[in-house]
Amino acid sequence: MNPSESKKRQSSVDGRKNNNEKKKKQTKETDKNGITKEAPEEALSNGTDGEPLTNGAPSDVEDSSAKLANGSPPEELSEGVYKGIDLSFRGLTTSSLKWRKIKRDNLDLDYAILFTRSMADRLFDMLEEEVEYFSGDLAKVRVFGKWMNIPRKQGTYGDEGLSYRYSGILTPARPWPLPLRAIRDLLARVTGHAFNFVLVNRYENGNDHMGEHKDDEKELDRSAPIASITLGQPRDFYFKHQDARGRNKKFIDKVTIVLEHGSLLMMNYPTNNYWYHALPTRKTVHGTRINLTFRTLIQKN
Ligand SMILES: O=C(O)CCC(=O)C(=O)O
Repeated sequence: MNPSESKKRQSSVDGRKNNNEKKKKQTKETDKNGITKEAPEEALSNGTDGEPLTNGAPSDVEDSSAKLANGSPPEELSEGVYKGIDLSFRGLTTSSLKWRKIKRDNLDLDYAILFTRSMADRLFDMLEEEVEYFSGDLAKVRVFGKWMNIPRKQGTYGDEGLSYRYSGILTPARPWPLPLRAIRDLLARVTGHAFNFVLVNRYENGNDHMGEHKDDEKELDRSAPIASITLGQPRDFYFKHQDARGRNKKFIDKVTIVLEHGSLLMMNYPTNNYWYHALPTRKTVHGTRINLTFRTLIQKN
């Protein structure tokens, strides 16, 4: 998300244009803005198109109903009824979730199914009604002087005065609509972290994607976790260590996970400082997915 990062990207095309280049796809990947670049062969070797990826090495994944390390302070339930649906999520607490811990060198993730299928379905529908996505220049990214479409839709919401910098574009956060506010408050209860901003990404189908990147906006509190919620189409998601990239790359296994409908993935410190993450294209996936990444931005006064 660093503007300078986008300059390093080789100018190429939206991944949609590569649909029928199956062979090439295995040695190339697109960055988060849809810019194709050479990738090491192993980059996609843990999964094949349309098939679920495995969840890393078994020894790195522990099933656990244990609490998150940071606990969950009891907080007031969020008040809110949206079109007759109670969004206080009563009864949902850290210990009511079945957490799975995924740990590697400087990678620390917690994964759980947060919402029942029916609640996740409802939240998906609410967000389809409520979320406004960027259009025009805000839905494009500039690479080597050329404007290109971002291969997904994006919108931002958050506390007053916050803004999000994306490849040189500064977009102010819109005020929280009720469903996003209710999810934010639920996250404070189950994770113990108060988030003040959310980036919404909408992937129409498996052609929409996000390339390898770290979340490195300078406004981001890098010591805070990022909470990622998936609604709709499950998608493969992977992490790649920074030393497994570039000319002198080392062999370090990717960590891959299928993000399911209603799931919560906590990307804990220091994961984002060492590991890139990406949501690759999946040509045989046709469903729509909405992803919410709740973040803590540093407030400027
Ligand atoms: O859609 C996803 O799960 C990826 C989101 C992501 O990587 C980001 O917002 O930085």
